[in-house]
Amino acid sequence: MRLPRGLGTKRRWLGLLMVSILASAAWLLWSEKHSERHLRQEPLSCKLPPLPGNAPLPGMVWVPGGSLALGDTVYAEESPVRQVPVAGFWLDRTEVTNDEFAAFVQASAYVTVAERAVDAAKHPELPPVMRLPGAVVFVSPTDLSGRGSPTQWWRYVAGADWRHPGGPGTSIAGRGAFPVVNVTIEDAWAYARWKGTTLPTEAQWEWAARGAKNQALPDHEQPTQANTWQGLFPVANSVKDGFLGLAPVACFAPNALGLFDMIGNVWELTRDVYTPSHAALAPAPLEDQAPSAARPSGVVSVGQRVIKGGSFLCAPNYCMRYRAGARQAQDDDLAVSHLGFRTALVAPGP
Ligand SMILES: [Ca+2]
Repeated sequence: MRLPRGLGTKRRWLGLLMVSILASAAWLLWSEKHSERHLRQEPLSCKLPPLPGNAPLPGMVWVPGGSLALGDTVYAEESPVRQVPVAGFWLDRTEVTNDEFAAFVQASAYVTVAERAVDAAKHPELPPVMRLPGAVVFVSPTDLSGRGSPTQWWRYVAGADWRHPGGPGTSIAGRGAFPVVNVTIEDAWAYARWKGTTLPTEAQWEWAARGAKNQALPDHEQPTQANTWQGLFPVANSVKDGFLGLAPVACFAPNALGLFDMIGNVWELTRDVYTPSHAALAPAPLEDQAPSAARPSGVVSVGQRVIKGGSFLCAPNYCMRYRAGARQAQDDDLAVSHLGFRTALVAPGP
């Protein structure tokens, strides 16, 4: 039977809509089961090769000095590229792990920023629920209708902290070799002070990530030896690199200096204050005071630091920051589930 023209079109659209909804539902179901299955198969630790015993502190490698072409040309905040000198220094060869951070907390009874209530003077605009202790956690979106709003995959979760990376009900049991997350610059400084080290500057970090080589033409391709996101972020992750979310440290090949996971896995804090212009770096504070200032209203603004290296969430379609020259701003008092750190030490070389 031939339908009236308008009705036929309408039915076709309804049919297409139904097929689309069913396909989305089937994909989400498959994706969820695939994710659960994959997470069960992922390793909980990776083997670290032995290190020469000449480091002043265990687990650090020597980064020789040189001249760094700082920056890159993919995003505006990376330009201009310019030469800066970097003196030799020591750097942790892995991101600080849950086990290492736990030893610090046990020895010092330290309480991280995410475990404290949010300072209302700094955030008068926040609703009470967001002033509870907590962190911002990545949650895979199940709603495919929206486009591009980070609020679809970032949620403030009360009770999320370094011991509970996804919030209440999650834990780091069995995940001692994973990088610690949901930490802030204050927490990183406290750990470094306890260990007798410091935090790297942006230039030190970038120089180390480049393997202490002055690369004139940095590689912009998505790296294969790093935990990033393969597929269409944030809805489809093919997990080609073997890890759906965070990976234990040192599961990928190290760079030429023996440093693991400089790119991907977690973003890493530096002590440099973030400035939108890359033309001149702000001085890196030698101590851990937050670079905050009182605004005319009396509200204290929150400082920001430079973070480097990208994370397991970096994908070509959304955030090509899996590069040494990439950078991003991070609020000083905001703990996030894709952010960790490693420490540095200025001491004589081997
Ligand atoms: Ca991955």
